[in-house]
Amino acid sequence: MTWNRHFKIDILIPAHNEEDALPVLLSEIDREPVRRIVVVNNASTDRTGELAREAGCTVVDCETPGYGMACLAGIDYMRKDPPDILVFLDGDRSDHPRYLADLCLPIIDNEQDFVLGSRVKGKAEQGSLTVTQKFGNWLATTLMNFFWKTDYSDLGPFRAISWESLERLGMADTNYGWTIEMQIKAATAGLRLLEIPVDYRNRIGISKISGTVSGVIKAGYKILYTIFKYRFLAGPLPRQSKAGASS
Ligand SMILES: Nc1nc2c(ncn2[C@@H]2O[C@H](COP(=O)(O)OP(=O)(O)OP(=O)(O)O)[C@@H](O)[C@H]2O)c(=O)[nH]1
Ligand SMILES: [Mg+2]
Repeated sequence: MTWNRHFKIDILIPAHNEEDALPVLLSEIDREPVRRIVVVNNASTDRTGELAREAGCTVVDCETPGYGMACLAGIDYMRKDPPDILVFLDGDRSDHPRYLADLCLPIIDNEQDFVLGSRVKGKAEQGSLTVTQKFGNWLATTLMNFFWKTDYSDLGPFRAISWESLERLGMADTNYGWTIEMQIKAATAGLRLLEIPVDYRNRIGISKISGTVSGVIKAGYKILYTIFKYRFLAGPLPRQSKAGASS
């Protein structure tokens, strides 16, 4: 028996040249509880889009590169017929889709609004998180926890959020600041937050960010800039609504 009967759960996968990883990942996803998988084919020059379509996914083409750009394009597409819960999942098969129920059930049970998969609390396969990635995660979450009194341990990409909560956040980042922007805004909006441990694997295919010097510098800079922007430059942040649920 499936754990989900009544909720519309969509998965958004931003994918840039993931033809080797994506079909493997898609074959691992239990489709029964999922209404729709939207793959945002982001400036790919390989067969990513074609393979996603063949696997029964909805494909949204987005020519402008950038992780956040791909997420924004997917969300914009979904507004025509939004889900109840949106799950973000990378296309490189680093995450185990077997955690889907653990991410969604606290939202289905109306106990949480936003559930984040923490690779720090789970087991990360050797080599799947580089030393710089671990340090960057630690620094970013420590700063975030200090400034916004949160209890984050990771900036993991595998996460679920209720659609209503997501829309309140007014997400805007077009590249590497996406995950941290969502976490900061979730805190200021007073969303009920939960981290669950998730295991993490080595990606299939060529590393695009964490394994390249330029990727690490650009991502590191953007993540830190996003923290300082929302803390000191007074970027517009969502506030807790009067009826807002907070834990
Ligand atoms: N790098 C990059 N990834 C994108 C882009 N658009 C979508 N993606 C996808 O976003 C997800 C995360 O990117 P990854 O390259 O896995 O980033 P990472 O996990 O930090 O680092 P590596 O796995 O080592 O490359 C993957 O599914 C990418 O295919 C983009 O413009 N640039
Ligand atoms: Mg990756």
